[in-house]
Amino acid sequence: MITCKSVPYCVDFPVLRQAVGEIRDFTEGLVLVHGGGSFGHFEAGRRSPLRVSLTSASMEELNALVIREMAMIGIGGFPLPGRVFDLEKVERILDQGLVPVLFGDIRENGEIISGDDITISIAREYSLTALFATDVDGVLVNGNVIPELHDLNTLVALPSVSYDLTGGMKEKVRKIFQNKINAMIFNGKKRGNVFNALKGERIGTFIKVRE
Ligand code: IP8
Repeated sequence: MITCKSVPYCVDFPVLRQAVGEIRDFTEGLVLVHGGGSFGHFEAGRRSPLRVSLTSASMEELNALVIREMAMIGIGGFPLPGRVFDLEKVERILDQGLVPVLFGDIRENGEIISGDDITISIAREYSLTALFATDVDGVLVNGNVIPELHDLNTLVALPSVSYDLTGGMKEKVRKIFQNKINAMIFNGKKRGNVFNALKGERIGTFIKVRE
């Protein structure tokens, strides 16, 4: 959502600034995770001997841009690359009064680490509702947003986006059910949505797996 999907290395700065502005009132205990967008997915999808190097560099670059935008409005973020993520590190950053900013990543062996997996594991560990700010209005079936989803059967063929290597919406929903967490998937580009989601409002699709 914070990158222009079809343009490599392009940040959607208006959307990034809007989202960062909307988290300002909720930074205590907040953990942010961003995906690869047209940075990591672009590099990881190229057949190049430098794939691993450039993918990791592109993700560090995107992460630095996010942290800098946060700093511009006084929010202290701290990077936590997916390849070194563990819960203890997340807690150490939080204990310093900083917002951990994790990101999808690549390992030395070329394996991709998805931001969704990181988000889901944090939500599972602390029994939280995972909030997914995306560039679509929620889980769409025949063009309509499903407000609440309780089982996987409602899910029909959902399109995946061009160089999104980690599976798009369908995969996200499958993993949410598999890990038995509650989650909300909404359009993070629409003004007010990030704020309202953090406030606890229901927008987009709420996936209710647990009571
Ligand atoms: O966008 C993948 O993270 P995702 C990160 O959360 C890379 O799937 C390096 C492509």
